[in-house]
Amino acid sequence: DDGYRLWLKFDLIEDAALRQKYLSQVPTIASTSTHPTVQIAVEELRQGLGTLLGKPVAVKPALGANEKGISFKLNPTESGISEEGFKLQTVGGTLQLIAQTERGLLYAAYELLRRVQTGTSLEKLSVTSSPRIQLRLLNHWDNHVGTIERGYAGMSLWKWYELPERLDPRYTEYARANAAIGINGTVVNNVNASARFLTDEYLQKVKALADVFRPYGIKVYLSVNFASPRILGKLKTADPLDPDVRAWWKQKAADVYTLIPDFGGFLVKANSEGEPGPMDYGRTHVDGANVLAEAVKPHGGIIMWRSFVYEPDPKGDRFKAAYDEFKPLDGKFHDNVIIQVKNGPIDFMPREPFSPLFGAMTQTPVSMEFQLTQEYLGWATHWVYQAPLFEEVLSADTHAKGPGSTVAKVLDGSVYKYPITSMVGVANTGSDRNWTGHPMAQANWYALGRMAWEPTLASEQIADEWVKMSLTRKPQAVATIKNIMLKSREIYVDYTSPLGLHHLMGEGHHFGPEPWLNKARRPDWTAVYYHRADSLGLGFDRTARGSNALSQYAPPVQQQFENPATCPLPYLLWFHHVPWTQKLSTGRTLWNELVHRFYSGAEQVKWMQNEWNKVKKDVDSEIFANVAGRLLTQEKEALWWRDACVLYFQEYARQPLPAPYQKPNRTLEEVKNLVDIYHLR
Ligand code: BDP
Repeated sequence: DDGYRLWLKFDLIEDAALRQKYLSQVPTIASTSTHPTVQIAVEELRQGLGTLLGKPVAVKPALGANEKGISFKLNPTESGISEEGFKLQTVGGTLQLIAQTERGLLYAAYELLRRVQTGTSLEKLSVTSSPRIQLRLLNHWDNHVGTIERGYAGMSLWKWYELPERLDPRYTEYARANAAIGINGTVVNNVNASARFLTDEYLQKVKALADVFRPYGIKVYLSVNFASPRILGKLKTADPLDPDVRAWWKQKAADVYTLIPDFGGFLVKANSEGEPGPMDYGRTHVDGANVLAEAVKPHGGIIMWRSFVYEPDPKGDRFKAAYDEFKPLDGKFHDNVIIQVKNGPIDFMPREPFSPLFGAMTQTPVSMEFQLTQEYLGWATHWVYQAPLFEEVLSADTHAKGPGSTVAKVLDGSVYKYPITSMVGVANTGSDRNWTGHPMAQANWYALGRMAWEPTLASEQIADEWVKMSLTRKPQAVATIKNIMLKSREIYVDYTSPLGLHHLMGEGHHFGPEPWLNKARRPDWTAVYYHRADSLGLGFDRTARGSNALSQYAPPVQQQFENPATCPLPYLLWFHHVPWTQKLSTGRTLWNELVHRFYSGAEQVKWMQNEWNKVKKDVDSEIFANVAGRLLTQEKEALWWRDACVLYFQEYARQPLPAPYQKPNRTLEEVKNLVDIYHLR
């Protein structure tokens, strides 16, 4: 098994009795629909159940009296579900799939398949399910030249040079995989956007993709370059308040919608990391976003405007930038604009407190941007199951409207009535045969879809489903793999950035440790800016005595973090400069606790290897070997992180390693040289 089939494996259920049971319940599918989406649903069920149950499942126009099987009911006024929702109901001997739309029926079909794949009972079903978030998107950081920004699974899935004439079959597989987990939109190009995507030539290519994705309920969106009117339209300016610029965007939007009538809208990274934006012309993010919003509005489109904006400010605190920029603009955006916010205030670190913008925007909707591609999580060699990270953020309480105002409830529009709700994942897909490079990283893509549908789903349940659908159904192996998955992120945090350390990674490429980095093109791209190690202690004071970033949170959140004695340890150095000798709640001093975490984290990779070895006979040999190999690399790199950080911080702490830990068998200089080698061209 090369992993290509993802969670759509549908291999024969080993348990003959269970197979028999399912066969007796769903031997037949009844449908007369000619709608492409329903036809896909029927075909998925026919093929999927056929191979799962080891017997062809017949499709016929209708079920006879008392005949058992699956039937579809499309009812635009069905109560108790939303437009994309569905019901799965046992009515007599029939298993009815009910929805208001064809897309709902497709989601119902995939849910039914998931139940069979995971060995769940179909007895007396009465399931009602609707997505809690409207827009459930992947954001691809794919460039027109075929490379992927921060992509670790090969080249782009989109073969621009072949489009629109040749449609790679993989586009359909991509659509299936996404529809099966409820994803209903895709931004196909990088936020550092080439204007080229808005040329007629490229729009034809994008249209070809949209045509493939449409029957799967997936809309296409584009990242746009804010300077496009200048670059493509040959205008003198891209000033959003210039009448010619406005007219240009209107015409461009009209052109896009002529080709792709259900086009989703534009994603914009403006005035961030060198990208053009309205501020180049003395305008604001509101001016910029609203001009684009007006252009797509007549066609039903939306603008996703990113809050990832931060000016270089050596004295300030990058943590505060997005809030400082966007909070004052709350309520000034058009109603088809949504502000897309990264989960944390800095940048997809292994652990971050939730961004203070969640809960702060009362009149402008905000959406969640998670990063599936493992830019800061060890690329494709570290096994990090991210659902616990997502869960931690989604369940965090913003206290925006009293206790229980979780990030999830902000996102789904139940704290403030947001007209648009959205959750996106920066895709981890590429041309690698198994899509994600690391076979286990498929689970992160899977989790994003499932959590965007239902943000309160537990990462444990998602892991359970994914393992059974993608790897094995043997109970002991499922338990073992799940256990590794659920611990993997904390292990990664321990050997790279324990106790709230952040931004210690290598410059530019963001791989491996470089805590000594003190010079870069911008101060907030160094490591010392964040960890602030000195002879007294370690960590960034973000209390009122320091940068006061904490003041951006609601008072109960501030209170939770502002006292170093009660601040949860995972966030300690996010908010406090703590003396090396300070005793922590674990009973160890800060220095001893740090060393303990770096060492035990790295040791845990060995534990992961041992556990993985236990499932050798229960998973496919190709996948087994693939993961086993990557775990060896992970071990090597975990030791690299450990040695780099412990030796570097020891220069400030000036203390020996606590027992039982032995000094690394290389010097700090030697470890630093590893990074230099990485920089060699
Ligand atoms: C940073 C990445 C950079 C992205 C940027 C973004 O290093 O490649 O372009 O985020 O999200 O984390 O715009």
